[in-house]
Amino acid sequence: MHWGFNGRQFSENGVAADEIIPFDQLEVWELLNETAPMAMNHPVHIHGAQFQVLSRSVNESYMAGWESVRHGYVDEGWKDTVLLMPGERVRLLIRFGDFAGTYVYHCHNLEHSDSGMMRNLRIE
Ligand SMILES: [Cu+2]
Repeated sequence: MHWGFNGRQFSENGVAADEIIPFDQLEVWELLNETAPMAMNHPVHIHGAQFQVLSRSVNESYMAGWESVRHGYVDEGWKDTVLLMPGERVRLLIRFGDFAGTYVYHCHNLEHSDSGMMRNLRIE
């Protein structure tokens, strides 16, 4: 099993063009967890920046499971990690303004990050 972001897997020095962010930039990132039939949760951790959760929605076919957990979310305030349940779509407002440099973002499930669900981002 291999995991990733946008069809990409971890590469030690790899930074794609859309992973290079101007310093002090605000960006909206949309994370989709559409991994059927192997739907799993993914706690996604972004280093080097903090963000706020703008919205969550879920694919209709995952609604029953989502309803059982969605009242437990605490999405207010600044975050560095967001949980995506199966079928979920989360929009984040991210401020890349504390420090320039190369950072990683990754799934916090170790078996996922170990199998590629980690990427670099560069703030410059
Ligand atoms: Cu994961």
